[in-house]
Amino acid sequence: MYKLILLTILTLVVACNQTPEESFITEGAWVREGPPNAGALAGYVTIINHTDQDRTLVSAKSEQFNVVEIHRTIVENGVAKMRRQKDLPIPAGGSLVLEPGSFHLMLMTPKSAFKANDEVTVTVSLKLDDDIEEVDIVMPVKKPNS
Ligand SMILES: [Cu+2]
Repeated sequence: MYKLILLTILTLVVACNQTPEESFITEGAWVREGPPNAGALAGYVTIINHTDQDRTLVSAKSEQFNVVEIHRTIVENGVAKMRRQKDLPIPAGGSLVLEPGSFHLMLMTPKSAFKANDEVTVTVSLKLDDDIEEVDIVMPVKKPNS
């Protein structure tokens, strides 16, 4: 009987030590390295929504850049162009993929030069009704295809 009680207590302790699951998880974040004098860099990440409510990516900011915009690359008549996006949906239980040739974070007017292996921290704002949740994303600077 004593052993059973001890086992029960141990099980409870282990269960309580587990960290609660994060509402939002980011995967594969990176910033494409640009030339040393680049006026803007593109950032990519997958944002996974573990909540049971649809969210919307409404804005992004970084202390390392003057402005961060949400962009989409589109091809018109064989020419790639970028269009600013007001917001992007992140469905409940789903994800939003920002990747080359599609949606991306446009990191504009860097306050210092960035090269491969540097790190950029971007804070994204995720909206639900009147509630805004901010999520920090650490994005390593990488050469394309590395
Ligand atoms: Cu862009």
